Amino acid sequence: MPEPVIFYTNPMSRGQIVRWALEESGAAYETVIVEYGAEMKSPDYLAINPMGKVPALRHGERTVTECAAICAYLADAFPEAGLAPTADECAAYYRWLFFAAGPLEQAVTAQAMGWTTEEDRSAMLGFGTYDNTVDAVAALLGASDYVCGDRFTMADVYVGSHIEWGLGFSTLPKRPAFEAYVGRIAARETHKRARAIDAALIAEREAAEA
Ligand SMILES: N[C@@H](CCC(=O)N[C@@H](CS)C(=O)NCC(=O)O)C(=O)O
Repeated sequence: MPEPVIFYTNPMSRGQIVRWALEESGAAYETVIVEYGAEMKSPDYLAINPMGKVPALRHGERTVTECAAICAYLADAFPEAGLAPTADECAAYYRWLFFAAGPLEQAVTAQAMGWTTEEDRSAMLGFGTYDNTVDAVAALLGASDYVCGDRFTMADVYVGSHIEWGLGFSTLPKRPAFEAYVGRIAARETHKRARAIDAALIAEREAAEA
């Protein structure tokens, strides 16, 4: 019998990335909604994610947190989906997965929060500058359809979600390479299904609050 997969999330959260990863993986999973505030900071939930944040995943006795790690974990745990990297793809796959979770997220956050740094101190920042970070990702996506070349992998779920949200929230510039990439990934049935599940959960909650 397969080990149960439990997905802790809130529909209005980065959990949407993991929902898409789960739909891509083909894994059967149970969703547990965790409310912001007291429930997310309760001892029971802190035992799952000591950060008191969603998403989190339990697979049998194993726990994984951090969207990027969960994406990579699911690709490995459900290899039949064919979304883990081949030996040749590993370099690009891990490079850009980590780049999106580190420098890209930091650069976008710093920009959105209006954090500024004197130019001569940018060498101390992992992302250097917002412009350099954005240019690096735009160069990647201008040169190939997907992170690992011409094949969609789980890295595209994570990198793609960053680009999609960046365009949606205007925290990333509307570069043609970004728009074309988001068009490709958002056309996937798994992407549409995942987003529809969270949209329905959000609508349900809004209706209940009205
Ligand atoms: N680095 C984490 C970020 C998770 C995160 O910040 N989640 C937000 C929702 S998008 C959250 O749970 N915030 C609630 C809180 O911090 O109280 C990841 O990638 O999974």
